[in-house]
Amino acid sequence: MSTAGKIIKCKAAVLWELKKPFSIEEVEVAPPKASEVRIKMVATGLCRTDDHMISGQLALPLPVILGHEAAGIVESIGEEVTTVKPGDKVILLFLPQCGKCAVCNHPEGNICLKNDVIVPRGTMQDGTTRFTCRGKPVYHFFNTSSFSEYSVVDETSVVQIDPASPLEKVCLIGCAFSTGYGSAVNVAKVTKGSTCAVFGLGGVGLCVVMGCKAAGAARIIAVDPNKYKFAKAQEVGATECISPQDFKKPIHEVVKEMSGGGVDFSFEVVGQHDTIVSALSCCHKAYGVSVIIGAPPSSEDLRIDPTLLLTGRTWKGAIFGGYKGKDSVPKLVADFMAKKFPLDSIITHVLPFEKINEGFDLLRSGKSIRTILTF
Ligand code: COD
Ligand code: ZN
Ligand code: ZN
Repeated sequence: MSTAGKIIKCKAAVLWELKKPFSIEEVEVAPPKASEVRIKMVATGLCRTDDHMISGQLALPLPVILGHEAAGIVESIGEEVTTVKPGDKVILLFLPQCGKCAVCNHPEGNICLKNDVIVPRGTMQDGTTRFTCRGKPVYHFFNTSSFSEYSVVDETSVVQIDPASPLEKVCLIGCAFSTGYGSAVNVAKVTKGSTCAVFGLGGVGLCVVMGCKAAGAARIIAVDPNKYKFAKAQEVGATECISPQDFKKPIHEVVKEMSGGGVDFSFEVVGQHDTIVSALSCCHKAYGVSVIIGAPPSSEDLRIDPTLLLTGRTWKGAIFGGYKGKDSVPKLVADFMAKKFPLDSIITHVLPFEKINEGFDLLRSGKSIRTILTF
């Protein structure tokens, strides 16, 4: 029997309070309104950004259904939806592409002005939510909320992909892969034969390494205090792996010495002030490019010595690897299907959705790269 137009009761992982485990609850998911799409989730990855929300490092309204790296199947569509239809395989886009705003119409930049990432409201575009639990409205997250068997998103936050694609893998193109790989190939524009340094070897950092390799970097220096990450980093293309704990001198000095004066491109994929400054300082003073990918706690400012930039360095940042989602994600899925890059290397665990708290424990203990939850 069709569920279109009806409320769906299903399971979701609700975060009622910061720093507490998720509670698996029965929620009601309202049908999609105009320009909205209801999706049956198939697979979602667990990203550190979700964990930053749990810890309160980035502010958002509660109670909330988190999750932003996901793939699923369209269950039903609201009026005026033209780009997807029921039955389509889709990837959710935590950065929307409305196609109409000043950013969408500019060739560079991807922070569509309809985004709910920079200052999250936790609602649909009309200011209301489609989730209810125990009679209370539950907020959305990044317009994706993939930690639920069903979710409603704006049409601008979902894109159709190849029907043959394995959703339990390509869900990573919804965040880790595109964020990391795009930061190397689109944002830094890594060049052939160059030397790169990547700080932080989580799911996102390893995809930066893949992007540097694909762009033809000759050396990729990978930095992480957790040596468990080194084997994976080498598997995806790192040429040298170092831990800051093995050196007495600051890590940027070590990287500068290793690269004969500074690397061509450096990437911060940790989300801390000290690593942001280390990454900037270790790129060459005259022509180095440093890209910030991690987001440090929202309430703190960062002070740097302006001379670092005065000598010629370029300092950049990007979300979602600079990709415009609706345009780029189907192409990245096609590239994956053509075996142009691997996703298996970063998937260390696959768990049923109900084991979401176990998945986050693995991430916090440093024992996983990406855990995929299947529904
Ligand atoms: N030096 C080097 N590496 C370090 C250090 C250090 N001092 N301290 C910790 N690390 C390593 C950890 O051991 C770990 O391996 C890695 O850094 C971080 O990996 P994960 O698995 O915790 O995180 P990811 O890869 O899932 O996400 C990293 C981000 C930096 C993207 C994330 O934390 C973040 O800041 N996100 C917000 C910015 C953003 O773009 N959000 C949108 C969607 S992600
Ligand atoms: Zn993410
Ligand atoms: Zn837009």
